[in-house]
Amino acid sequence: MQKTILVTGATSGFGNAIARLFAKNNFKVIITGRRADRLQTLKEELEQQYSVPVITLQFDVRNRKATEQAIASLHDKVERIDILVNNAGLASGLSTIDDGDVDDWDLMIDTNVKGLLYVTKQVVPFMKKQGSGHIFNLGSTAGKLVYKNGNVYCATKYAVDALTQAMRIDLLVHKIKVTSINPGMAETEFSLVRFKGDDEKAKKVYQDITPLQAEDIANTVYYCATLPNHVCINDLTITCTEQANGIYSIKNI
Ligand code: NDP
Ligand code: 8X3
Repeated sequence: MQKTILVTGATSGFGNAIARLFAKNNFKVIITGRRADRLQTLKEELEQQYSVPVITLQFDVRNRKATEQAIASLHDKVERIDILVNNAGLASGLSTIDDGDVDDWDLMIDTNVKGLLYVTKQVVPFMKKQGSGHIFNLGSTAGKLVYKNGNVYCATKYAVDALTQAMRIDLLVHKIKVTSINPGMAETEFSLVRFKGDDEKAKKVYQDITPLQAEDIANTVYYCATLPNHVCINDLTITCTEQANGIYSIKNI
């Protein structure tokens, strides 16, 4: 039986690498994001390269109605969803609480916390019906230790950590595994988004260090997803070798 994975935020970074790796390994792939052109390009590429079906769903996870409608449309298209990767997320800004921009706060809370909940709520019925499933939530080292100026972004990732623990308890009876993946510094579009398109500032984050790459996280998710049925990795924190935690790295030690 061909398994199905749904990856939110597959237009870039971790989500993109995860979609690629699972397609390579013969999964049916459902990819989501706001940028329709990138979704279409990825779909064509994966279908051609790996001959697997790829479904695109273009929606903003902050929009509850759009999220509900997009995932409801899957009932006619797929029989099951074996894996959900709640990956869509972002940091916006990096400043003290008193200097923080309230719009940035709303954006991060609505995307990283509420968006994750909206998607999960719609996907869990598939998993309950099939009596199995695996949910991955992208947390962060920022959800394990607060760093200077990280305030609201860190809070959203602490919330993801709490929700991951809660889901694992609540969904236990349905045989649904729940795993949190908590990466440290990884070179994706993350910093470009955090610094609102300031390429120079974004590049500086990854200077003088060998950061994680998106493929490192994809390989980790794949490893966790392909363990025997009776094994569930609950929580994994992964940093590059030159980073100790959300505060200390080779750049500031
Ligand atoms: P990228 O910016 O490269 O990718 C983020 C993805 O999320 C994009 O595909 C984007 O798609 C999607 N996304 C963002 N906002 C929304 C939205 N409102 N609705 C739908 N999709 C959205 O970043 P990463 O790959 O690095 O980040 C992925 C996850 O990993 C995030 O949750 C991030 O917090 C977390 N993380 C990142 C780390 C890093 O250092 N890179 C470390 C630890 C955790 P689109 O714009 O097309 O909607
Ligand atoms: C992303 C990693 O260190 O920018 O979650 O918070 S960090």
